[in-house]
Order: sequence, then structure tokens, then C-alpha cells
Amino acid sequence: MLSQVVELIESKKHFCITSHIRPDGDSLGSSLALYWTLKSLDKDVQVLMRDNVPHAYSELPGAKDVLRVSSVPDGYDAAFVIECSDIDRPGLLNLDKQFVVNIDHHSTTALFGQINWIDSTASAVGEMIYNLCKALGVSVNQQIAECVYTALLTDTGSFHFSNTTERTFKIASELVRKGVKPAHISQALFYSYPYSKIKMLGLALSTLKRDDTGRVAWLTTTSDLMAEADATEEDLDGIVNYPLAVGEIEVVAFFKEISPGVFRISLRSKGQVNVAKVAEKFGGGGHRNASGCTIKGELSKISEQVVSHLQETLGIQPLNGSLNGKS
Ligand SMILES: [Mn+2]
Repeated sequence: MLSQVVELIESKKHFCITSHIRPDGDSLGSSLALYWTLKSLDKDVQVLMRDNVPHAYSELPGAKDVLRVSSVPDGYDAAFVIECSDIDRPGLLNLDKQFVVNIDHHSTTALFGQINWIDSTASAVGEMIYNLCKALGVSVNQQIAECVYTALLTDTGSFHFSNTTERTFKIASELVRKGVKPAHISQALFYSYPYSKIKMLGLALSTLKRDDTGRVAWLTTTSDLMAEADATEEDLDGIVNYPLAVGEIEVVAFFKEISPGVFRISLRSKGQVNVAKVAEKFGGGGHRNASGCTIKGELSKISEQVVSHLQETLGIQPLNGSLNGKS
């Protein structure tokens, strides 16, 4: 509940903030927006992450203050856990020993906190942090505004996705009034890629295949392709979304070889198609339109299994040999 969060912040002093592994725009933008909010209230606050800040977010105000840790140090009054489905998602030891405040906009989150503030109507946790800022009477400064705007922009797919609402635009408008330069933020997020990312995109897209219906598509990257592009794992982020730009493609699987014989699989869908259910069948999870899982084995077998589950979700009867794929 928002009022419980406000009361906690007002009555305590030492806080840490964390979010999920491989942080994205909402997790970092929201964590740092909360960081600047608490700092303007003269609180002691640190942002703790297991993983480093991806290149795209390195210009966010406060990105350089993020501490990389494997365990939460003692001494905090409370730990804010941003955008996590469960207490293990940040990948930090000792987090479960803290007084935890769970802040998320996914209704599927476990209620793992001592305080759980969940608002599934928010397009991004960034919206919730903006509301928290207002509820605390903190004036939205440039740092807070840029961090919240980044969260909104990335979690709505640049205001493309169905979570984009009138409230999202209203907050975005207020942030621009507070000094956010939309073109400047877009430049940092979408026009500052390393060369290897575009090279990798090309190599990955050249593996694109689809089934006989044209509704299911998949693509692959191997350690060889990554070496060819001189790509890092971070360079793979977002590639899975490209095939959805094709009108009739409804679901996409991206098979990423993260070590020999181990594939991390990202699943994406349009509209009502639920790919979280497919990820769950393989021990993974996520949300209706974005999920993932990790599978060990031979690529041809893995892709056949995953694609046939995706077809089943769409009500497609797999045809013999359809999984050889059309290019
Ligand atoms: Mn989010």
C-alpha cells in the first residue's frame, strides 16, 4: 500500500534499493528515481545490483552510484525490491533477512515483502515511483524526471504497447515540463549502440525461420555467431522483438546459446497470446507477452519442443516436418 510505504520512509533513515538481475529500463529507471527521491529527503540510500548497468542506461543520473554486490550488507532499515516476481529475482544473498518492501506493477508477483505495493494499472513501476514522490511531497527534480521518463519509455516500448494509458502520457508530459528532453533520452537509449549490437542483430536475423502458418517464428544465436560479431550478451537484448514487426507473426522464440549446450530462450507474443505458460512448461516464467526459460540439450530438439508448444498455444496442429522452418 502506498500509505504504508510513505509512513516507512518518513519514519526510517537507512535504505537500500534493488531490482532483478540483468536490469532493464524500468528496473534501473525506477530504482534510481526512488534513489533520488530518498536522497532529496536526506535519507541514507544505496542502489544494490548483482549485475552491471547495461551500456544503454549508463547515462542515467545515478547510474555510476549503483553498487554491484552479491549480498546485502547489514544495517538497513528496509530494502526496496523493484519489479521482481519473487525474492530471489535480484540474485542477492541476505535479502530475505531484510525488512522488504515489494514494489511491482505485475499482478503475478508473489507477496514476498513485509509491505507489498502492487499496482497492475501502472504502465511501469516508474509511474508508481512518480506517485510516491508526489505522496512524499518531494518536488520532481531533473534526476527523478529523467529516471521516471526512461522507465516509462522503455516499459511501454516507446509508448507502443497496450500498457500505455492516458495516465502514462499525462506523467510523461509533466516530466517534460520538469526538464526532460525526450530526444536526448531516446538518443542515449536507442541511437548509441555499439557496432557489435547491429552486427549481431544482422547475424541473428539471418537465422530467422517460421512455421507453415507463418504465425510462429524463431531465431538463434550461437557462441560462434557471437564471436563473429564480437558481441556481448547485452548485445542480444531486444533482438527477439524484431520479428513481431511482421504482420502475421504472433509469437517469437529466440534461442541464445549461453554456454555449450545451454540455451536461454526468450519468448515474445502479440495481443492475448500467453507465452508465460510456455516458459513455465520448461521451468521458466514471465508475463503474457514476454517470458523466458533456460534449457540444456541439442538445439534442434529444443527448438522443436518449444516451437510445438508455441503452436499448441495458438491452436495450430503441428505438421510433419514443419519445424524445418521456412526462411
Ligand atoms: Mn516494468
